[in-house]
Amino acid sequence: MYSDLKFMEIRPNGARLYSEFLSRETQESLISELRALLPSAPFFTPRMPRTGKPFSVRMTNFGPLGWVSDQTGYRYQGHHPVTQTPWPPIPESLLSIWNAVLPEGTPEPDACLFNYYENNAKMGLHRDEDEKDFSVPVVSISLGDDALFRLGGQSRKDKTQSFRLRSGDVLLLIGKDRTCFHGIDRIYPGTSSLLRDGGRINLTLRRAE
Ligand code: MD3
Ligand code: FE
Repeated sequence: MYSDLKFMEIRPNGARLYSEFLSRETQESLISELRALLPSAPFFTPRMPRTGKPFSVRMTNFGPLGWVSDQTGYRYQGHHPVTQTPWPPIPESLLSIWNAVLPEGTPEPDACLFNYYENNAKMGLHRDEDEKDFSVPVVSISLGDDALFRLGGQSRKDKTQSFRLRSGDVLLLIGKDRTCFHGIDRIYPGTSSLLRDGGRINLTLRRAE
């Protein structure tokens, strides 16, 4: 299915960027699958722990576990915070991307976070640390408008590098980069025609438990 496995090692033995890994046709079929799932898992607005300040990114999830954030904190849970129903299963098309970039024997993801960025949305520098086993990599899939992605080090003070993520790119966070600080500084509106209403989608496959 995916035979073109060229990638750029953006850090030695760490993060790998598979540029335009997904063809336009594959991106379009992914978008129609995602649209069909949205009614059973609508976007919600996550809020910062303690302050309750809303994120600019809207979110939903697929899989047995979904990442949520509200005034009480960050966590994985089995149901949608608004509808209270279980998240839909992770689509096979997304699992096949995980399996294409990771060796046989890697645990399967049990969580897929679906982020939607409107033109002015961003995501501050943070680490993904709500998962039990950091030795399992993270796979991130970008669709729609370009984004400016920032990758730092293990400490918030470490110097950072910036990369542009484009529609169809697959980013693999593996090795020590799995626990690096990272964020999205901005979206570049109008850089992709994939989404009729613009904006950017990021799908993050993870093993939470
Ligand atoms: C580096 N999402 O949902 S994807 C997130 O584009 C998140 O929506 C961003 O960070 C987005 O937590 C960035 C790239 C990414 C994903 C996971 C990582 C980079 C990462 C985990 C560790 C280090
Ligand atoms: Fe993250």
